[in-house]
Amino acid sequence: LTETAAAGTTRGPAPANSAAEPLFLRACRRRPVERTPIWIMRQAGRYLPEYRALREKHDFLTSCRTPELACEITLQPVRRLGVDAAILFSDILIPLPAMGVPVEFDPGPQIDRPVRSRADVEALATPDAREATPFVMDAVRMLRGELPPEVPLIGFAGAPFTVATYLVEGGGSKSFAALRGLLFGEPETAAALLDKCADTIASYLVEQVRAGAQAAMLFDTWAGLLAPEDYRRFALEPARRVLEAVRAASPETPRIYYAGDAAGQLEQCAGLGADVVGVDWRIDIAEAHRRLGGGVALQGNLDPGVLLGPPALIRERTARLLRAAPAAGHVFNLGHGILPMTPPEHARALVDAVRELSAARRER
Ligand code: 1CP
Repeated sequence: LTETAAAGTTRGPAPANSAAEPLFLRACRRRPVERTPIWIMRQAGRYLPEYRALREKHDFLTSCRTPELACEITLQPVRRLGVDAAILFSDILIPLPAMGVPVEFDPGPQIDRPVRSRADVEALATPDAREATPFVMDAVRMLRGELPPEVPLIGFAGAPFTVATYLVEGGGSKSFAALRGLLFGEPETAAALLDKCADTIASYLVEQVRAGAQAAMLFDTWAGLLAPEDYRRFALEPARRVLEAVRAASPETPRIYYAGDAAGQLEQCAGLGADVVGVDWRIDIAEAHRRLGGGVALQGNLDPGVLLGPPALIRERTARLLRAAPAAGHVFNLGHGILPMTPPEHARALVDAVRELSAARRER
């Protein structure tokens, strides 16, 4: 890892002004930037040969629970792509075993005994993250020592609603029937479950910030599952509690909320207390900007599928997105995680296109 620290990013020294406040953090705070910052959701993962090589020797959970490995995997895309932010290598389900729910990955998550009844919910613990997941805080501290100063570290957690979907379904799902059965059949049990998720996740995210994470992101991948009034009650309010705990612990740390498939809930997202709202590609970014208003920055929202096309298409779609997005208060990203079959050179072509085209736009 010492070699890593010396190598830093592949991009050479940062200009003097970005040493003061990294580009990514300025964009989160809607301050002026000389170009649009970019990072990529799931930027550390199976599309990278260096990730697959490490995973041949260590399984996924071991990689998450060993600070040296989590640190090394986090740095892989920073070195290869020159992205403007790093995201801790971990998973949204890492806090679950300490709640009393073991999880396996193959490669998606699997929970043998899902949470289905009032008694199941009552049996859940709400652990303090310093005791439950010390390896995560160690990885954050280690990364802050390894990352170049112009590349901030994003800490993250799953939003309470999205984590609850896995707890109740026992894994991924297409219909979410078990979860919906609980929400509408036993709303009080569902509320108690979401409260416990919010308490556990608040501690988990706050402790990452205390350990040195420079931004705090909540992934609400399944936000789009619910009608607006149910979204408010079961997803928005529990997420608000987590973000409020982060704000109370560290008011200056940007809070990012990613809402998957949430075109129906954008106005509600605007009032959540996040500094940045991440949106997927199903909505035009100019429309998302209009509906969210000027009070939040935007993150997104290129279709990850575009990276399977040729570099000329990647560049064209990037130019179009940059024209539609606000010049200040935009963090370029995909609308969801990078696909495992993506050629790494295409990810690099995207990063290069965002850097060149967004800088040129500001020079005009
Ligand atoms: O074998 C492997 O490599 C396991 C695949 C894998 C990876 C690389 C999983 C299992 N999780 C991860 C890492 C991960 N997960 C990161 C790493 C940091 C990064 O580089 O971005 C992050 C941020 C997550 C977050 C995550 N996990 C979310 C929210 C974001 C999203 O993509 O929607 C969700 C829903 C999960 C659950 C999960 N974990 C893994 C899989 C395959 C899934 C999805 C399961 C499903 O389809 O429901």
